[in-house]
Amino acid sequence: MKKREIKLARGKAHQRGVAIIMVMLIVAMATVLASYLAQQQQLWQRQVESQFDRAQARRLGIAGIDWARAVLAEDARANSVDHDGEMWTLRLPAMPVDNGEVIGLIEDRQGRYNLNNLVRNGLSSAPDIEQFQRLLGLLGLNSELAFALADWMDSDSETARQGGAEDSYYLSLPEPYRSANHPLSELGELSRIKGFDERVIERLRPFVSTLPLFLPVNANFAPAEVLAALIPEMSLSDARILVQQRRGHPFNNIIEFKQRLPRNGTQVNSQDFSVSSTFFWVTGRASVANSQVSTQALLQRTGNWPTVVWQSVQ
Ligand SMILES: [Ca+2]
Ligand SMILES: [Ca+2]
Repeated sequence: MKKREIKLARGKAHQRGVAIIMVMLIVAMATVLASYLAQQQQLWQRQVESQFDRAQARRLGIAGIDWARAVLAEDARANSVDHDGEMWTLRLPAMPVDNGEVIGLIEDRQGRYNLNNLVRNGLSSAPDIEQFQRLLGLLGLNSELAFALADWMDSDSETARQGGAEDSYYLSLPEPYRSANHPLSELGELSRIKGFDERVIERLRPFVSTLPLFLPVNANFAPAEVLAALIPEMSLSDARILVQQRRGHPFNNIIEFKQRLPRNGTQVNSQDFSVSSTFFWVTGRASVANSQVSTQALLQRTGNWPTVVWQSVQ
């Protein structure tokens, strides 16, 4: 074979070799791509399913809040007294739903001391501050915290009393901010106020609320500490006796409440108390497959259907 022919044959063999390698590479790439696409599709499908489950859990959570509204509306139709022996206070077992479950609890919010009472129409309210100071004392907390809270909520920027704090204090902090000069919308805001550290907030938590209206405390739900704070003549031990006696025998009206106080003649301001509630707290959890949603809502019961003042579904 001539030299030129040999060179040509070698060239063709080399080209075939390159073509085979190219084909193999393409096949390999196509296989990898197909596997990648299959994985992506599975991932996308799982994401879609998970989003669908989450959306369904959210819907269930909101339905749970609506269920609580219906229960409270029904209770209002049945009676005008609210106490801890009523059906709506029962903690229900988890209710099974398609591929999941929903669970919820309704709690009274009017047996607590409303922190927003400290400021009325933008002005600090001395009688309310005194009541809150009594509560602070009964809980073993510094009574000056009442001035810090009143300053935080009153509309002016003057630090009136010892323990109070306004812009001048908050703006001097390493991460400065201004005083709200506005009522509290939720308990978490307390952490921004001078003196309200985690220990103080946790101590207060079971006894206080942040309601948007000035309403009397429901004597059927008030803890002994709140009763004793609102009735200066009543000791904490007497308040505890009253709470003990209240179990299974709720007060049907304020006259009855006054008559059943442990000491005859104890002065009570009737305007401070009621035997019914307007505000309720709902907590719930809904789960569908692996998706879970927690719900919280503050309900205001006026008229035929309770309204949602605040809600969180997450
Ligand atoms: Ca009731
Ligand atoms: Ca202020």
